[in-house]
Amino acid sequence: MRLEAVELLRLRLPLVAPFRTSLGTETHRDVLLVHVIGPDADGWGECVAFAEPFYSSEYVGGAHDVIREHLFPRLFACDEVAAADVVALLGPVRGHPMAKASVEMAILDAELRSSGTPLGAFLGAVRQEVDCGVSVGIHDDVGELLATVESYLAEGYRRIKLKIEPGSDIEPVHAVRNRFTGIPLQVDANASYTRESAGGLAALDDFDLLLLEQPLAEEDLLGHAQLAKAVRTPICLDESITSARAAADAIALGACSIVNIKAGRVGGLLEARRIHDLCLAEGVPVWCGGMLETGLGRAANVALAALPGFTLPGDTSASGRYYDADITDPFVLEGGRLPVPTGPGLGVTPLPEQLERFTVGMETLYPKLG
Ligand code: SMG
Ligand code: MG
Repeated sequence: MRLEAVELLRLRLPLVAPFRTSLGTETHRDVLLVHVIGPDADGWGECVAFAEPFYSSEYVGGAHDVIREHLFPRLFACDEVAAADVVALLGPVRGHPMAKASVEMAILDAELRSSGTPLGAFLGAVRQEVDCGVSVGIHDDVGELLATVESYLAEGYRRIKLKIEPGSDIEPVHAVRNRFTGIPLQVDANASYTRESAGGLAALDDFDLLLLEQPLAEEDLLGHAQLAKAVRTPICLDESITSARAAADAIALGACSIVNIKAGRVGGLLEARRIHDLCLAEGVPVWCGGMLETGLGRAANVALAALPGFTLPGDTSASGRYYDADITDPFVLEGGRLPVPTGPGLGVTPLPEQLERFTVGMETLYPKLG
């Protein structure tokens, strides 16, 4: 497409309930949207960076800055930009995968809208709907945790993920497993353990968990490989999988036997598909992670989760799990599944009145004249 203008929108959406993890407690989602405008089509991208750099080094203000100062100037310098070329064009800028992913997503959306192709079909989706799990935050009170899990199960979620951290791990997981004997259950530590403190995680082996997600630091592949030998619960990596190269290395080292795929974390949907492809070839199951996305990011996640290697339910929950009012038509759970959008591109667009309601800042970028 030819880029005529780019709008960067900053939104602030209240969450339906606080979401506590080892990283902190989220009560709102600060979202950056990228809206690319060309002569024939426009497209939307969502940046999944959080307000603070605690999940990874990126944060929304930094992403906004790098998009304005370093990413779009490189794309404005081209007459035409194809989504397939975005990674290479932005390659000289090191890092910033979430910022880059949002730019690629917007250009891909515009491209697919103008050719009338749904994102799912473009990526290679083999399903019309995807199995959904839900991620449950840390609760101080085990009774309240059980009530939260029960209400999600009543809504139809097909898998429960419990957030854990040192001091809040074995006991709550034991309680949930005891109360809900047969449910698919997994845990996520968001890198809150060290090699030294991770020994106790072997006690989780009694609870028949699908996986233990990212117990150790992002860069600690060797530690994960050692832990994988010491516990029976399969290790899944999230934060550590920053690229297809990182995924291949982690698998070769035995650091994980399951991979969480998030397009934002790996620099875009095309790199996410590459990771899917290599995991499928290696026989490593993958599932789609979540970053509390709005309906835009959710549409992309659901399309990705419809690829054949996504054999475990994703953190692709319904809009109502996060927001009373989403910025797109809401994704609604049916029988524990979400439908893969069928319209061109993302298949969803922001609703103008909702955008207006939640937008707290906006900036427009233009190519330099001459
Ligand atoms: O989108 O449902 C969602 C959130 C899923 O737990 C989730 N995401 O590490 O996988 C993860 C976390 C990242 C966000 S923690 C604030
Ligand atoms: Mg995770």
